[in-house]
Amino acid sequence: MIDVHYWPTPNGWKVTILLEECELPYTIVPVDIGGGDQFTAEFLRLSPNNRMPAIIDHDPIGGGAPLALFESGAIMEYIADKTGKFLPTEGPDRYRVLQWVHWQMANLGPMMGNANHFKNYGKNIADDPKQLEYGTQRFVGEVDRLLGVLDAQLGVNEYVVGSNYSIADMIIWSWAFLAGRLLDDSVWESFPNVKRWVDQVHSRPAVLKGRKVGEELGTAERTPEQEEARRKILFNQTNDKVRAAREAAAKSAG
Ligand SMILES: N[C@@H](CCC(=O)N[C@@H](CS)C(=O)NCC(=O)O)C(=O)O
Repeated sequence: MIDVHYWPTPNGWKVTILLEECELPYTIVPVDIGGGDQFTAEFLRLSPNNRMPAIIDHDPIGGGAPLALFESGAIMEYIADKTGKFLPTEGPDRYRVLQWVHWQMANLGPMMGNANHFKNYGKNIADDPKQLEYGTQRFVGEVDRLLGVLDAQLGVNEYVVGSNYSIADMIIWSWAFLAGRLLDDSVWESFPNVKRWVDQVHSRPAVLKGRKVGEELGTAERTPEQEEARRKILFNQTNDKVRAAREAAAKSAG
């Protein structure tokens, strides 16, 4: 059994989509990132970067003690290797798939996250809208550039790597399908190949199912004060919270 430490966000959906595709049993352990669960000493032992998703595989590849992993790209590669699905075990296509997995991890995910921050969340934080202008322009521009890269790839391939659906599709889709919501629905006119592929991947039952996991956690009703408190936890992080959690854990351990 695999425990998935999870909250319903794009980085979380990647893992539930893959587990659904592989028909592997798993247990969801909610990590309420707006409530600060990512700063508990217990979670930091699993995921020292205070980010979810993280997994614990109680029946790991090769046997032995349970294996804990963080970073969604590493988790996807591990589950694919464990099941022998959605990532070739050898040959050039293995590396082509991993190349696009890394592309997502280093490019599309961070740039869409930052574009969302400046364009949508920032207005609740910055007093002066001018403070947001350059950040919005920079990251929305990067998202536009990256969607162009993906559109060119999908103009000559059915899936991200050739004609086989792989973890590269799952990991990229989990962010790319939100491009209309983040920018504007007109974005799809500029990137028709991405749109064709977004719809194709979205029609897979496992994708629909994985994307819905824990939906109720993210849509709970909250007062404006509660929302404000959650924003304070998520934004403007420094090392202080992690250091405080580590010090408290060391103190209680004696
Ligand atoms: N590179 C990481 C990014 C994970 C990440 O940013 N997770 C966010 C939610 S989508 C999170 O846990 N945020 C908690 C926080 O900001 O404190 C991965 O792909 O696993």
